[in-house]
Amino acid sequence: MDRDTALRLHEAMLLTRLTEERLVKLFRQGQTLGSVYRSLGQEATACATAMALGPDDVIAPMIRNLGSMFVRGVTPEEIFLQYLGRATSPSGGREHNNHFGSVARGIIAPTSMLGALIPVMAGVALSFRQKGERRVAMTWIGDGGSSTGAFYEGLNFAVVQKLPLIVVGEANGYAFSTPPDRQMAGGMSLRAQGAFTLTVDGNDASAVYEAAVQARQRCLEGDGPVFLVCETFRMKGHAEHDDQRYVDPQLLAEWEAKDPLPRFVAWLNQQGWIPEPDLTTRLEAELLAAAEAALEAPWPDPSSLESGLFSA
Ligand SMILES: Cc1ncc(C[n+]2csc(CCOP(=O)(O)OP(=O)(O)O)c2C)c(N)n1
Ligand SMILES: [Mg+2]
Repeated sequence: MDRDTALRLHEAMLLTRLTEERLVKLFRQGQTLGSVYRSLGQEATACATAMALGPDDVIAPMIRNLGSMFVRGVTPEEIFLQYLGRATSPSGGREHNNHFGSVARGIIAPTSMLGALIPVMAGVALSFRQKGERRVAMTWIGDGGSSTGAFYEGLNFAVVQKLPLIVVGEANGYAFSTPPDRQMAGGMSLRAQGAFTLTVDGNDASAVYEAAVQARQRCLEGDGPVFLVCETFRMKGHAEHDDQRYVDPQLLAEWEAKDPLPRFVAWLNQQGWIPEPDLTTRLEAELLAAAEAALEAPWPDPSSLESGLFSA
């Protein structure tokens, strides 16, 4: 990883964390229309994978992959507008959180149906191959989501067709309140049935980046899909309404010590690449301004309720 990529990756991870902290404040003030889904502790898994892609590659993020959207140029204000349900949000107030796409930025909209994006992204990857384009498709899946039929169907199709698809597995310790050993036999890395599987420390941003670069290269060489399992931990409950009382505090303390942000800063320092000194202050000021602008934004006009429907 070169210096510029490393510093941009650090900024994306920090921006993700600070944006989510601002969202929690809005949630506690009763401003968000629903709960807030955090990726605390998983910022490297979301950001470093997306950072390894080329500008023409396409991503389909899931709920804990806000960071990947920032890497692709989504702004915090768009995210605040979404969470506040305003008319000027990317989905026009019709969807919540990060559930929107942006064709211009190579983002397929997330859906709530776990696993459903894998066949969709296998299809995107198929279209690249049919058109002879050197592009890859990337999506993410949690340990819980990897138990869906869609995960197997989509990945199997990509294996059989040797499609340029990277599926990032987020082995983060829980699916809602269920630990993996209560819902799957063996670990996540055993689930990819024929796909080349890489397992990496998901809290080590430079390791995740290098693994994702390798995965992309395999895809571009026509070697078929890669399942990139990132071992990480969900440091908050499923969402802000979940106090995660079912998680052993000792486990949280162990993972806190592996926090990907300070680890990456230490790695940057080792390289002699020092992040901008007042980066946190600058980002916090920008986020406050973006949140205030979003709070001023208009609500959707009720008369537009039926627009955008296939039939009414
Ligand atoms: C097909 C399907 N089944 C169930 C749900 C309900 N659901 C939403 S999130 C979630 C847990 C997901 O856990 P995991 O895939 O490990 O992701 P994490 O929340 O840990 O990031 C469940 C069961 C859903 N959205 N889609
Ligand atoms: Mg999980």
